Amino acid sequence: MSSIKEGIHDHLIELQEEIDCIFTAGRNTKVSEVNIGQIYGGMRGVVALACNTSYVDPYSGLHIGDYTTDNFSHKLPEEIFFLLSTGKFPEAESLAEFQNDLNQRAQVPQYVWDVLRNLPRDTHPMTMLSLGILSMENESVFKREYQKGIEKRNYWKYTLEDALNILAKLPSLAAGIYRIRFGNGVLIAHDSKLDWSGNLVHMLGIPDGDKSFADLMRLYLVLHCDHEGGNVSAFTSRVVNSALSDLYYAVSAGLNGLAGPLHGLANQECLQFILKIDEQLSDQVSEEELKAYVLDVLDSGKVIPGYGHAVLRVTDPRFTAFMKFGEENCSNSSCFKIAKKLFSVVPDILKNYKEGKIANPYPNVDAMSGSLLHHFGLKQFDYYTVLFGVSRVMGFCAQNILAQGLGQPIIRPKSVTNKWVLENLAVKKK
Ligand code: HAX
Repeated sequence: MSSIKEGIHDHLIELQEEIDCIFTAGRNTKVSEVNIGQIYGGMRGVVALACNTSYVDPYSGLHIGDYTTDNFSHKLPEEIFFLLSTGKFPEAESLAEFQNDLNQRAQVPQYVWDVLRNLPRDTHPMTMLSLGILSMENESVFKREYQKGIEKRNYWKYTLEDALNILAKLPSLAAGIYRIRFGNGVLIAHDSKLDWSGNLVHMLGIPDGDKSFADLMRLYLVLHCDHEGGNVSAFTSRVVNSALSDLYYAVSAGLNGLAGPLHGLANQECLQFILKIDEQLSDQVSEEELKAYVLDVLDSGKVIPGYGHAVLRVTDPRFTAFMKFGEENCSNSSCFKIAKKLFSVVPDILKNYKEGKIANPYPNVDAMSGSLLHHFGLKQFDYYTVLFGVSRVMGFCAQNILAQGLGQPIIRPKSVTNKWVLENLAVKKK
């Protein structure tokens, strides 16, 4: 058995023991109540899911196992996937074995390129990524084995196979999308000597003399890997997989959710916002001018991209990690300077806007990431969410593998009609 498979197997035993203990202590204990406002308000704050890959604390941000952003941001994405799915970082030997396994599976079938090359020229890169993965659905090991008839306790093993096949191909697929959509369409071959993020940088073909861009990409792919279970993309992916639709369907579905401007597309919107400020006011913009600009945007009914969060109530530690990278590597870049200036004015404005209704006035991960990519020559902001997606697929895969390993059932909450609510409140419509 490979180390990652063994690691997941052992982790599932630990997690199952915890669940047994939880159920013995109080299967019927209430941990959350739902009010009418939450039924109509996107279920915000309702505790209704178990996700064992990661946890987002409102005040300290993302936790993966026992680690917070500060103590995993120097790692490789492969190590992060290992951590998400086994609860532990790999030893050097297991890491090398895992990387080798990914390299063996990296070849993207020719028909995927044929599909992508035949799309309209201006197709969004996120559509291409989602479609590229969906087009490989016929390769699903889970689907093939399920049709033959497999025991439920083994589902996760075939889902892991699908996960490894998808993850291995992601750098080639994402880089190919970049070169087809924004370049001359000539693909650069995968290099088995490079690691997962190094390969992505290599196949994008963006010059990177001092390797700072490679370091940024490693950091980027680590920081976006997972954000617990209730966010739009992870939840969508889990719901789809809970119907035993295989991981190709589930990953593609999750990416479709990530493509929304209130979720993953916010990083693209952020950079557009920053570039507009640069064009209209320059990076020398004063605080007063910037405040007036931000207020104008808010008064026109738009949101400030990169600010706010459904769970976080502080500056996102992932934003802080990117800001540190920017200070060290590109403090003179115009976009970085504007992103930094926005950070010094936006929180105070949002705190007082809409009578304090904005739950979190602080920046999230998207407020800084695009400025850094732009500085290093990745200027096509339509592409940014693809990079987010490449990373987030690690979370989708790990969440689904663990949920299957723990035998979690199909997800199916109950919905109600207005009529039902009115009757339950004993209120008559006027
Ligand atoms: N600018 C202006 N208004 C904002 C705002 C912002 N950045 N953030 C929240 N608000 C508003 C909401 O639109 C809402 O107003 P209405 O009631 O009039 O509709 C009000 O404040 C209360 O919202 P909330 O409870 O604070 O926030 P939600 O949990 O409903 O939404 C969002 C969280 C992230 C969607 C929201 O803060 C937002 O739209 N931010 C800007 C877009 C963004 O940065 N998205 C990326 C989030 C991180 C992520 O998922 N990345 O993938």
